[in-house]
Amino acid sequence: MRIDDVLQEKLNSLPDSRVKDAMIYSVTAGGKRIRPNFLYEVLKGYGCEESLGDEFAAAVEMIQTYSLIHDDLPAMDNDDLRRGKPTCHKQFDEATAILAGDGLLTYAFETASSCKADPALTARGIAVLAEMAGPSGMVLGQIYDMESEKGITDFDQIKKIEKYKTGCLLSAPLMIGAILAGKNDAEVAAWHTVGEAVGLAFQVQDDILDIELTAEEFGKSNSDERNHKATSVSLLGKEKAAAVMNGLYEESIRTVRSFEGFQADELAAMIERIKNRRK
Ligand code: GRG
Repeated sequence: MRIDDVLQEKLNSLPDSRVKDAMIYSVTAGGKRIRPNFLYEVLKGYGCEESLGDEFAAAVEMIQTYSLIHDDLPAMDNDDLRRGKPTCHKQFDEATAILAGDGLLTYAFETASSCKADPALTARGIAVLAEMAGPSGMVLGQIYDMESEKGITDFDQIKKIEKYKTGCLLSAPLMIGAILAGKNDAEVAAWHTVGEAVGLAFQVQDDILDIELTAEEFGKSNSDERNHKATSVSLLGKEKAAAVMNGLYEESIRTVRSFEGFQADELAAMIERIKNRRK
């Protein structure tokens, strides 16, 4: 995959160290690469070269990997398995895993800043990436999630958490693709809503897969069950949850097909494949 070559090249160029080894271990542990491929698909749909998005695609996958490393730490979800392999702190140690996450987050922005687009577009992309990943985006979602340990009683609470925790980092590459393609603020904002719909659908699907698959098949341990946490399935029932999930995926495909001058077939097909995923 194109993104794997870009990530290898960027990470290999770091000075040799234990933190570099831990960063490479987690980045190459077998993620699905949904977010970088979203960015490439948006660029292609607008008729731009994929290479224009290499730096931001790598950056968004580095941020995705950092968030998983930190989420798995004993202070957060305390998980042993991620992407089908021992989590970073199990393979290395806790301090190295914290640094690997920090390293990926900061190196993501260093990488994004070397994007070859017009500097004004690159700056706009960096601002969106920071907003979507930080305390108005994914980090906000993570704290909402942690606060919900006291008890989730309705699906609206899950919607609020997932809008930020999952939606924002799926929106970022879609929005950045539109920015690099020179689209206006209204169009970029519409891409944000696509990421939010896919994000909520994705999380509801995770809840469904959690009860259908073993941790080994799913590639991660099920901390929701262990923590007796309410999920979309326990709140809505599996059938209603599946209907909500399908509705959200369909809505996102409709929006993707609504952009003028955007060739939507490949991105729509990618969302279809996500809808049919088993891990
Ligand atoms: C620690 C700041 C901070 C945030 C953590 C990512 C995250 C927020 C928590 C991990 C748990 C989780 C289920 C988050 C929702 C986002 C999500 C579905 C992540 C997993 O994405 P995939 O399935 O993973 O695309 P791969 O491994 O394929 O990249």
